Amino acid sequence: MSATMPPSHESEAIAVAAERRWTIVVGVIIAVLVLMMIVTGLHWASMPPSRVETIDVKTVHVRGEFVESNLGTAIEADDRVVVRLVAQQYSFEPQCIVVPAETPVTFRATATDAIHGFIIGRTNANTMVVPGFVATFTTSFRRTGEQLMPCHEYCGTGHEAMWARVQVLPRDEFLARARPGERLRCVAR
Ligand SMILES: [Cu+2]
Repeated sequence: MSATMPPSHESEAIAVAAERRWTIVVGVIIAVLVLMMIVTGLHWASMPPSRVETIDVKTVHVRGEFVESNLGTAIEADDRVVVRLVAQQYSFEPQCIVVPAETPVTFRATATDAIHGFIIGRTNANTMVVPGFVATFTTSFRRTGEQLMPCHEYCGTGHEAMWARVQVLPRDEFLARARPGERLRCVAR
């Protein structure tokens, strides 16, 4: 054995020390990860869910925001464009929605019977619609034209025939057609 090589018990001690260091490092990493899971889990469990809006299913058609005369596209007093719709087996009301392009549009939807949902063409407008809750999101449409809006949550035997259409109009054309206080729906073009 050459003089530069340490005796075998010495190299074993070095290996054991290195392994112990790694054990401690890995142990600390695992402990931190488990702690993160516990802290975030407790945090989410203790926070009220955000943006949950409930509605009484029994009175949806009778009074309040989702009565038939209030469905469709509205320009609110603060100039926001808001679309209100109801999903039910097996149709959307209104069947055709008209919106302006290049403008933030807020959708507000609820269901009366089963869980429904919709996606608008290839846009990112996509939500579930659950009885007892109001689904809300805001999006804007880049392209004008007509998009299909199918129900994408299986809701019963008529599910595959459940869809509406969305007409995206140039902003000027939409504004020319809109009247304050009125609800817009599609017309033949
Ligand atoms: Cu459906």
